[in-house]
Amino acid sequence: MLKKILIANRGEIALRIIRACRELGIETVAVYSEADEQSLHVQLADGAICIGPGPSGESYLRPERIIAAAEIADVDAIHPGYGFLAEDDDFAEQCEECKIKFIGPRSETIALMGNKARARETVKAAGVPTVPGSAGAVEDPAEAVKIAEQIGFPVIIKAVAGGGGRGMRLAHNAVSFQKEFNAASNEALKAFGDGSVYVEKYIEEPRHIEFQILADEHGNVIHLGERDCSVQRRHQKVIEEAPSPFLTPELREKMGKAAVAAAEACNYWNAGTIEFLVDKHRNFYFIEMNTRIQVEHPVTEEVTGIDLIKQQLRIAAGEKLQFKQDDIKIKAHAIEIRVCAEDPARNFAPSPGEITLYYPPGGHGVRVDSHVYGGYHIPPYYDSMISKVVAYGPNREIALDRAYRALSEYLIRGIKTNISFCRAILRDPVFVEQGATTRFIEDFFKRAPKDLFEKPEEPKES
Ligand code: MV4
Repeated sequence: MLKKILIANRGEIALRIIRACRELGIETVAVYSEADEQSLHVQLADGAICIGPGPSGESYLRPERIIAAAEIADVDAIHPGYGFLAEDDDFAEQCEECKIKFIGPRSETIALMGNKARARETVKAAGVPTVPGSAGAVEDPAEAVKIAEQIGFPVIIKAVAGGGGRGMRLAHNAVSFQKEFNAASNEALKAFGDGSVYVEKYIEEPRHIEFQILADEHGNVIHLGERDCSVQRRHQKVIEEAPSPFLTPELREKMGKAAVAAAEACNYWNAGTIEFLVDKHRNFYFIEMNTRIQVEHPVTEEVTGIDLIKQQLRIAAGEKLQFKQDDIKIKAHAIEIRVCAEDPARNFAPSPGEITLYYPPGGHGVRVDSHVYGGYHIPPYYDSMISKVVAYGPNREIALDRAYRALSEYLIRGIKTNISFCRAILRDPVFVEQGATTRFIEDFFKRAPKDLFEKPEEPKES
């Protein structure tokens, strides 16, 4: 087993990794920015090294500083968490060159799956259904129009170096296509330094359903079922659950096999996620693979009973998977709410500052993964997520009721949060009865009580 690892992250995921290490007897070293001196991950790790000023471009996003800290601390491995450098193939390669184990797949695998057009072609060759579209990137606008016409409008133009919804453009006909194609390419060049784009048939009102996989360095691959992540706002997930209320047992089995085939096609190891879109006829299509542990991994942990971070550590230590596919049973229903320091009345603008009072929920069937506490100052530099409330139980109804109850007892003062907004979603009849498509939040805004996300009227002078 690994003896000592460095955690190249902050916030709740840094704590989550420290906890898994404690249980496995692995020593931990935290890195932190000057804005995170008072953070729990710094206090709870066995050691901590400051790597620079608050802005992440001067600290958590600096490979050379993190590798220097790893060498000083003399660790066996680096856990990147999610975000920051977790899917940076250059960083993974530098770790490999320095003989520090990167807790993730090989750098070449990260690079392959980071190229969204190559990823599509790779899994397609292995028989995994992909969205009808261009074979790889398309350079020439004239050729791209021809491809779009063959596929049939509407089509979506995506950045090869993108992912997660950044740099996507929709086109409804050949005339608008030219404009959108150029816009997508220019945006991609600005955002990623690579203007290549590819084209896909636009799937209307899909569900976003992703499969968790685990793969070891000996070629064993299993899946741990799906998470339904259709409740998103501006490509940010808000609520995730497992199992998906939309999948049948037959479809789950087919998609699970496709997910395993996708991972095998790139000689994958580590925990990973295969993202699919599912249309209203229950056709499914691979869209992307994520080569990291994800924010919403606890949902899978609560329905399978498997600690995914420990699995990552065991895999990185070279162990074989302890489970076969038949050992994996979905034993519960779980739902996660991402609690964010943001103000729904100001278009969900970040709301950093001091938490003056903090009382998190608990009780039967409730797990809270968070790094905040009463008196904690939320720095302005990072993601606004401050906590994940995971509620679980024997079925969806009980899990949803527990989630609602948990949010009702969550007390956070001093900053604004999205808690009331999420409570309203949990009681929305469409969400409760049918589950969500990716259009859910847009439609929900139209029917939800306005006081959830609009500024209250100034009281009138009388
Ligand atoms: C699509 C799509 C429709 N058709 N691709 C957005 C995030 C990125 N991972 C892929 N995304 C989409 N790709 C085709 N061919 C619709 C979306 C999409 C979406 C997907 C998942 C969750 C929320 C979404 C919101 C808008 C668009």
